[in-house]
Amino acid sequence: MNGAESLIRTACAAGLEICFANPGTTELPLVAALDQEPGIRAVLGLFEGVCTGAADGYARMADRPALTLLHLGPGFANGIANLHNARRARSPVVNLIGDHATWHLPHDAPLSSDIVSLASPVSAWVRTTRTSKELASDFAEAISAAWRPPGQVATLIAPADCQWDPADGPARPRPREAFPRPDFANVEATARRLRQSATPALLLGHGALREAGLRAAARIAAATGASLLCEVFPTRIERGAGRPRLEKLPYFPEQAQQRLAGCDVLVLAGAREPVSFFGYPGVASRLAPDGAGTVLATPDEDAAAALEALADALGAPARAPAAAELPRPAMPGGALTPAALGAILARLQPEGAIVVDEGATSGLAYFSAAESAPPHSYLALTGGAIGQGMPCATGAALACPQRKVISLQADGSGFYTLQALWTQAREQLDVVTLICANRSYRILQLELARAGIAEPGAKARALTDLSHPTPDWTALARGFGVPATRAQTAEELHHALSAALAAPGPCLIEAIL
Ligand SMILES: Cc1ncc(C[n+]2csc(CCOP(=O)(O)OP(=O)(O)O)c2C)c(N)n1
Ligand SMILES: [Mg+2]
Repeated sequence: MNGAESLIRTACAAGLEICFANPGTTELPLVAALDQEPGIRAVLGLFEGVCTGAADGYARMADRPALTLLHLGPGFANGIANLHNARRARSPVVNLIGDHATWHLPHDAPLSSDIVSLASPVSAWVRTTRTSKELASDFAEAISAAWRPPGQVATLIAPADCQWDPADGPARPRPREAFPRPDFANVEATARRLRQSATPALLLGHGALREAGLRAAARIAAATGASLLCEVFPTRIERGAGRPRLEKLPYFPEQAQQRLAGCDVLVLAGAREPVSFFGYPGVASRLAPDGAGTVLATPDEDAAAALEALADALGAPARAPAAAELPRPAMPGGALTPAALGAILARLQPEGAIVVDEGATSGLAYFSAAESAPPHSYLALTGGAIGQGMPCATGAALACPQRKVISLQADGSGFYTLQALWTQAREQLDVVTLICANRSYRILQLELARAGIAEPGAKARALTDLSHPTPDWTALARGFGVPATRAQTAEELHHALSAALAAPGPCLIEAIL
């Protein structure tokens, strides 16, 4: 057995199921070893950002480590933006990067680069294997690092000779480390503050947004009257009818500050102290009133357990009363606006859907409309590095083949990684992509207006406009093997989306806004 075979067998023993790969010559022993291991599915991404974004989506939905296989420094570099998002999401992702043979490296061949320096900012753990006999145990350690609760990015660099030279055999998978327990002194202190608070709120993120955390948060709300808020860009929320309702903190700092202004205690559970997405002249970075924020559990702690302990400390009822059922949105008619698009999606999305929201300005209305939708999972762009939506939807569909994935996708962001459509077609994934075709970088136009530039000049207009030529998403999708239609009115979108949700396999709808 060579090093590559020992590594792939280790991956299988540790329960890794899929390798999101874009390999090159320095990874070929690993590619060959995958052929000998039926337990691991190899999924080709046509750009490394597709592989890393899909790994993130897979990890968020499967709750287990995802594996990428990438080619040297340049291949890895192409995947960094979505690893940045994965790091913010605290997704367990293991990157396996091939490198030149150890004895070839000193010759500085064209593809040589400093992979450790590229990997370090997005990886909590980085190692370069030195011999073939160490490759399997290094890999077992990489998996264990990625799965350190709640999850992180780990990167192993595997020189080609360490892959093809002989090895002793696979390494035993390490048991998963326990979640750091929340500080129970905090629980008591938070309970005391909540009892004295007139206008409390809970800001929930990460583990607090799953079923158990949300149920505990609803108990606390029932006992104290606290409002339930969530982060602007959550990793994953379990939401929809029958689940506790949450208000998303507004994106723009003035609105978020206004929302939080009257709040005397803001309990942070799985969320950090909220800050503005960007700094603006004359606007404070911190969003909550001074002294209001109190940390119950950081995103790296078990926020659900901390919320349960807090609910018990407050003597909250064992179950919060169920929220009154909301009617699903009425069918809008006529012009296709972001509000109409949000209402139509929330009306039609099936039970158990996974909604990946990179809808940018067009996705805002959807979030509140979807409160009445049947139970579903909602994934957002955690790190703000656009081009994550379609890859993430691809990975989510591979993690949950029984569930319908809806990729709510802004057009400009979609162009970064649209090759994900080809992977969706090749793997026949159940993903409906809804392109919000406003044919602009609308958010940047809004930001120019906020900055007081009422009449942008020709260059500012050219750099924020996506027409001339007008892209044809239906042709692009078909080119990648994905059937596609265009909708210009609310009625057309309703019709197209109903048909798309009823059919298996990938499909794309270009909604002209
Ligand atoms: C990797 C990366 N590159 C560039 C940006 C800057 N950026 C933020 S939003 C945006 C355009 C978004 O346009 P679109 O996706 O069409 O959404 P819309 O604003 O039209 O709703 C750009 C270029 C970014 N956030 N991340
Ligand atoms: Mg746009």
